Amino acid sequence: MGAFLQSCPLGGFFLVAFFASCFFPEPGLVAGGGVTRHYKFNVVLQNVTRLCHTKSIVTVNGKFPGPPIIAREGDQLLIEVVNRVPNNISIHWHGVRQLRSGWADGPAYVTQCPIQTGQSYVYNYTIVGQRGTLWWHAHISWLRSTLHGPLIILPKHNASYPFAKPHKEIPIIFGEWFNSDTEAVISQALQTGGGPNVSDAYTINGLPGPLYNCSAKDTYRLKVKPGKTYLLRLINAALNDELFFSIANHTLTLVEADAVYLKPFETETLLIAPGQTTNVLLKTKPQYPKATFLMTARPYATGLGTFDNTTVAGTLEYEPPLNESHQSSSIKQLPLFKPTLPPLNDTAFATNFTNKLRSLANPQFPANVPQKVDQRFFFTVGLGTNPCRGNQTCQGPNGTMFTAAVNNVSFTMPTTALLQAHYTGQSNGVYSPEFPSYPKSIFNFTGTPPNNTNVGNGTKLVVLPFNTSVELIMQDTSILGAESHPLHLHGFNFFVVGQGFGNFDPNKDPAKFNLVDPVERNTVGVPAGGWVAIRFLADNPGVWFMHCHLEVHTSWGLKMAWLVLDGKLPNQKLLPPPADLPKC
Ligand SMILES: [Cu+2]
Repeated sequence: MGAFLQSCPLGGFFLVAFFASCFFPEPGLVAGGGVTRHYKFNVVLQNVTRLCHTKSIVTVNGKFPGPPIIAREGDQLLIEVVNRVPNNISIHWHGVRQLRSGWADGPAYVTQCPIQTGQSYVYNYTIVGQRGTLWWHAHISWLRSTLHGPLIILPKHNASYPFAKPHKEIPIIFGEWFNSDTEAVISQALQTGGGPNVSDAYTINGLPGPLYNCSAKDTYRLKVKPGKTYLLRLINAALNDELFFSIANHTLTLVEADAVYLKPFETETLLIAPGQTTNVLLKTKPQYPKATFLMTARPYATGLGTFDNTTVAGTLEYEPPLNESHQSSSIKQLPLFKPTLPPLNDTAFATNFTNKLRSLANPQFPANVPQKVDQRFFFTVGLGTNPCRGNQTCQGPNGTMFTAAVNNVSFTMPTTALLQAHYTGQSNGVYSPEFPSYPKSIFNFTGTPPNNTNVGNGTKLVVLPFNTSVELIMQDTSILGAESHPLHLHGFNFFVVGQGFGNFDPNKDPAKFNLVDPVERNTVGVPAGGWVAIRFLADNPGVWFMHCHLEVHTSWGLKMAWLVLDGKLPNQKLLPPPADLPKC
């Protein structure tokens, strides 16, 4: 315990929750070589005021953003979630592989029924072979807008980072603030068939900052010393927006994405999609600069719909040297530098940036890219329409309802959990195992859209034998506008072996795949009007959700699931369900 405390120098915002967790008794070593850590998440309503609007939000332990989970590689986590709000709740541990422990993954109606009001559930899993920044969030409806927090996995005790030890580590969570209740926003949109209202502000660690009305006092301030290196753990928890981020007059060195180390590279500005995490090193100026620097984020938006085009700002403030000690008010007299962010639709920047991401791929942290492929899949991802119910007029395109689909299947959520249905052999009437491997109708995906943009609906899964090596091409469509879609896969990391614009060419494009050091992650942007190719090894039995991490697209059906069967050996099988697994 003491050793853990001494060897995890984390930023100030962590300390309260961090100490609380560290003081829990630890009952000794677990199979992963780590210890067991206990957390209690009381899901409660809390009044929070931003932009001079007060509303009651769903929180963990009254905190917004929520408290961090901090563990080491190899540790077991036991997180008791108690639902004390009127909503159904489930929590996802975004990016945790959940080897054989799919029951703890969290997406409602996929791996579990939601935790009902007054009920509780203990999420029980072990962190195996992962270290870095991940995060947790609600995985039901739009509750993740306020129910999210960092999930930090430190290296094992005697392991170090593949870069110099930073002076401090600081989480930076981007969020999206709505003055209205987000559950009302999405439920209204699904009823009318139109696009949901957009957010009123973006936030950094819950704070909108000085560029918004009424918010100068609600500004995230990062206080630093000259001549030090800080590790910023960036998390995009926004609901519907990819974000550009930059700090004025400072260069950032990317060292990790989605809890996998990168070949380090420097950049002034980075791009982070909802669901993604990025660790960067921030080297402060060698001398006290007598200036303050803004850090800002605003969207990268490619679709035709409206979006929140505002900018969140925080400040980077240098502590003055002792002999120059300022009054706290004097910081206002310092010059203030602002970063320049790319234009809101700067796809050229996005492409150039994502092409720079490479796995570290060294002997200690190899990139185990599947070199042979057992099964190939080609999924179109994009928007579509459904006819208005009854003979009303809906607010989607030409009086229809907006929808979204993978291979023209808009996913229908079941009313019981898919994993339970599979495990108990009661999948009849819950899901079909026949998700299409290829689109049923071939059209010019990124050209003029077909006249009929209606999609099918269903609860369909791809079934994979254990240890299948998978290659998946995800192809954006131009139906109702080409758009970047950050696709998130549960249960696995995948390698991003290729990407391009226009339609994927199966004859020419595979020759350009990077099978040596591609970035390994859990969420990847399908380029607007383009495609991305990923590979992964299906070595984790269970039912694994895959969906767009733009929440509006998920709500419209841009989601599906993979069912990976048990292997033959005892250690290749899904563990039995915990006794307290919630019932529907
Ligand atoms: Cu999307």
